[in-house]
Amino acid sequence: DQIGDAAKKLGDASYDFAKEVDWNNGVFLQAPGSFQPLKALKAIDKMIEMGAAADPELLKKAADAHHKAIGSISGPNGVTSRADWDAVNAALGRVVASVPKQKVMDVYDAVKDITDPKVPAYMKSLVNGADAEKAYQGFLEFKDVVAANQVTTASAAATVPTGDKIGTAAKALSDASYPFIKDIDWLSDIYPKPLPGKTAPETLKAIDKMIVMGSKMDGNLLKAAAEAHHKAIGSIDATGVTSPEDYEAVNAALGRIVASVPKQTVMDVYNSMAKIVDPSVTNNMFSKVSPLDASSAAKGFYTFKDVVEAVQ
Ligand code: CLA
Ligand code: PID
Ligand code: PID
Ligand code: PID
Ligand code: PID
Ligand code: PID
Ligand code: PID
Repeated sequence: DQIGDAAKKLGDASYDFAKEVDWNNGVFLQAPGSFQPLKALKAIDKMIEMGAAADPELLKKAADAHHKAIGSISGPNGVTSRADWDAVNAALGRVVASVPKQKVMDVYDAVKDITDPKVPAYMKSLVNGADAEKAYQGFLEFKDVVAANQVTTASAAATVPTGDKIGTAAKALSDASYPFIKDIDWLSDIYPKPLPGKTAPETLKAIDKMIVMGSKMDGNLLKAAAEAHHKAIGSIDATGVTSPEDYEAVNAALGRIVASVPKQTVMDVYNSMAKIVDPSVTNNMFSKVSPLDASSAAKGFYTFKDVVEAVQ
């Protein structure tokens, strides 16, 4: 297709730049400017809306392309092979083309809003400037091909199951865990801190397992889960906490996407996360909330998971 051909040209123009970026640099975990959690949540909300509008099959393929690319990483900078670099660009270009232009621009504008204007120049200073310019020229040509292949109307909303066992169980889970949710400091700057003692390549392994799980999920249910998050963001209070109803809808939606993949795929995520999250991190989270509320939430979760497993 045209986007695939254009991705090869983009690769010619950008692979030198890709090799020069230190993908293992811890700086990428930091907010791209001052820390403004509510504004950042708005930017993420725009990405969620874009993800929910995207063609689920193309999202799956993009997840697969990323998984494959992680498998061909080499060298200290963590760069993938040239072929996989091109394949990721092509897959993302197709995802972009599957949503109306305005949804993409909304992400760009919201991200710009939380990005310090000095950040791009700083990023450029870490690589060969001429190679960055060459990559950007390549991107400008690529985006015209994407625009020429772009849909103009948004896809239909997802179909949300009703009256299913997971929906019923989500009500009980949400009642048991909403007090815990209210105890959590959602606006804290602790969540983007580096995991103690873990390197980027180690962390990437766990993310790879999530990508694999995401790729196996039912596309309609994943879309529904993204829509439920978007709705929940719309009802947050000043502390970032969503309404009980929207929280319940998120739990139901996530239970359903978990049930749409094999148990082992879920356990692979859990086990890989357990390898990189030191118990001190979990204990620190626990120390900031009411222990009774946390244990009620945990009990609710362990009951919920049996319902999920039964329909998995
Ligand atoms: Mg989420 C999970 C935040 C968007 C899909 N997500 C999580 C949690 C964290 C979070 C609260 C990971 C850390 C953790 O396990 O804490 N997500 C979060 C934010 C946003 C977002 C702030 C921003 C909008 N997510 C989002 C989108 C999607 C997902 C758009 C795609 C549709 N997210 C997703 C999945 C999962 C998460 C599939 C998880 O599996 C993970 C999670 O919650 O695992 C348990 C602990 C969890 C909480 C504090 C909230 C849930 C409370 C439960 C239901 C009960 C509590 C149990 C117990 C006390 C603690 C966990 C024990 C542990 C051993 C499992
Ligand atoms: C400017 C001035 C003009 C010239 C110009 C110009 C530049 C415009 C530009 C630009 C626009 C632009 C857009 C970019 C957009 C990037 C979008 C990224 C989206 C990320 C998402 C992430 C996610 C997920 C995911 C799916 C999940 C949801 C999420 C589900 C269902 C200024 C040059 C034209 C770069 C969507 C993918 C996992 C949130 O206009 O004169 O330069 O760049 O998890 O959804 O699972
Ligand atoms: C524009 C203007 C509108 C019209 C429009 C428009 C276009 C927007 C577009 C577009 C956005 C867009 C984005 C693309 C992004 C591609 C990103 C590629 C990333 C590849 C990576 C590969 C890799 C790895 C990996 C992880 C490793 C690092 C690597 C570590 C720690 C402008 C059309 C709407 C194409 C990251 C995965 C293995 C490098 O908005 O008018 O057209 O395209 O090895 O991580 O090692
Ligand atoms: C300039 C002037 C214009 C021309 C121009 C120009 C240059 C702009 C530039 C540039 C922008 C730019 C951006 C770059 C962005 C790279 C982003 C990389 C992200 C990597 C990540 C990696 C990671 C992980 C991971 C998970 C870990 C955390 C991490 C935990 C919990 C100035 C040329 C356009 C290079 C996210 C995945 C392992 C961080 O605009 O005239 O030149 O470069 O380790 O999670 O640990
Ligand atoms: C233990 C001991 C027993 C008792 C027990 C026990 C506990 C087990 C547990 C537990 C397992 C467990 C699993 C959990 C799994 C969480 C999984 C999260 C996945 C997140 C993903 C994120 C993503 C995306 C997304 C889609 C994108 C890709 C991504 C596309 C196509 C130990 C109690 C049984 C909590 C997948 C969603 C946006 C990466 O066994 O004695 O306690 O918890 O962007 O994909 O866009
Ligand atoms: C288990 C054992 C295996 C069998 C199995 C199994 C089950 C795994 C499961 C499962 C995992 C799982 C995960 C669930 C997670 C739910 C998370 C809910 C999060 C809700 C949020 C709501 C909100 C917001 C929002 C953003 C705001 C904050 C809030 C800010 C900054 C165990 C079946 C495989 C259900 C985060 C979105 C508005 C609070 O593996 O043997 O069954 O379920 O307002 O952000 O303000
Ligand atoms: C313990 C002992 C067992 C019993 C038990 C127990 C407790 C475990 C616990 C607990 C785990 C736990 C986890 C918590 C996790 C909270 C996660 C919140 C994530 C929030 C995010 C918010 C954000 C953003 C956002 C984007 C911004 C960055 C942020 C930028 C660029 C010990 C009870 C099971 C509470 C990610 C989205 C706005 C950070 O196990 O016997 O008690 O709690 O602002 O992006 O700025």
